[in-house]
Amino acid sequence: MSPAAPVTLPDLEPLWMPFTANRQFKKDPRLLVAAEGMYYTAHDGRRILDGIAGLWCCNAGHCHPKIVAAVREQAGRLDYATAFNLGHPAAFELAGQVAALAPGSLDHVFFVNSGSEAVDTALKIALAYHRARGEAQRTRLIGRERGYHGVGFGGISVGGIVANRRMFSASMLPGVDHLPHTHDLAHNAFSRGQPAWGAHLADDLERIVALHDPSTIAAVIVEPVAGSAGVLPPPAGYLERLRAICDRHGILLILDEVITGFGRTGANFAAQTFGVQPDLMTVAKGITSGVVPMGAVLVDRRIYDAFMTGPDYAVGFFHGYTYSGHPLAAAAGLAALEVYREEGLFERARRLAPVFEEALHGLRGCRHVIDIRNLGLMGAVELAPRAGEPTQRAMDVFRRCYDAGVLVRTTGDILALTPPLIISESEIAQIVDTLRGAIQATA
Ligand code: PXG
Repeated sequence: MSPAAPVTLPDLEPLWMPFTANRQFKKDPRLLVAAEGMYYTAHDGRRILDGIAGLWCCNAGHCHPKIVAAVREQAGRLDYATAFNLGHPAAFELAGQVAALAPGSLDHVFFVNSGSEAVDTALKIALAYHRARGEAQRTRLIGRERGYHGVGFGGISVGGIVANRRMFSASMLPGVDHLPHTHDLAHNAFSRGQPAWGAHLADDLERIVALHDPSTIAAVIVEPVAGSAGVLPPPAGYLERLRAICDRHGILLILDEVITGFGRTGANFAAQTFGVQPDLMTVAKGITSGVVPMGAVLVDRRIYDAFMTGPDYAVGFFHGYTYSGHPLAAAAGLAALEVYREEGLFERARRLAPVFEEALHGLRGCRHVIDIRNLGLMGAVELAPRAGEPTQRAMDVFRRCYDAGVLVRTTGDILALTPPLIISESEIAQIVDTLRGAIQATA
């Protein structure tokens, strides 16, 4: 990709940007105008090395020719088909391929358009499943502090990121509890992979279950590795304990794999990395390598079957979206899965994970750095916050990296890295070196 000419910016005012300090951004805008492989091109013509796969999604790298061609071809052949009482072949084909990647009997797939929709759909499936089995009193949902499950009302209710909840606190779902998060610097700082300490925190589920009575609890939802909260790998044994407690009390376990799915942890899904079988799994992002919006809920056979007990003509589940299984998304998904297979990208992630871990932990000892965490090709560097100015130290590092041609992500005072799975060892080194320089230069 040759360096591009600078682009004249449009009027920035009308767009209300998501999760962004709008006034600050519009004074000093950063627009992306093209992409290829590991690189973006910025509006000023500079190449930016992508350390975060767009936003944890472009696992095959940018503008992969196979995925681009598949979407182009699909757009010219069948632009749209409703999924209600009709269908098109690619959606069925993709459902089969996604189910084949999933562990155990997660063999049915419900398509949606985002991670947020996947989460709200999974929560609704959980409630409706219990009701279909004559346990309509199972309505409580359990999330976790620091969990991110998107921005629907269901997702923010079970989610545990305070800033995403407090503006709307009076309007969230009732009957939701939260497990404690597992982030504890006193015990886990600078862990490589899964921390050794913290499995016992899963036992808090027993307390919640006892408090409300198990017969009232529908589902527990957690990210196998918390992503948005700053890459928090599960303590060794933690997910297994959650699974065992859910089993003991007839509670469904939903693993939210919107970030961890499709190779991020070095396996198809984190459920396989950790050997823990969920009843429902939510995915998005990497399912199309970010090229067309799509999400999905992967559903255990017995849950699907519970909806198929009425007469054949009855609608089993009153839920769905205009764009469920959209032809362009399905085409992008099929092409992305083919690229993952052909290029062995999940194995590549597994192979590169130790290189990534070594490079990232090389930042230990840099000024401000109070923790480094990693799992697969996800990693985070946590900085001590600047007194009286939380988040601003990491934002400064983000800007310095961007100016030096590397895209990273901040959350609080944490810098997160989740590169495309096509990354090379030298690009890992370049990202980490740039991060080191930026951290050292930041007050
Ligand atoms: N679940 C998880 C685990 C996620 O990470 C969602 C649900 C929602 O997906 P949608 O497609 O509705 O955004 C997500 C999304 C960040 C960041 O930098 C992460 C996400 C979204 C925006 C920013 O941490 N993850």
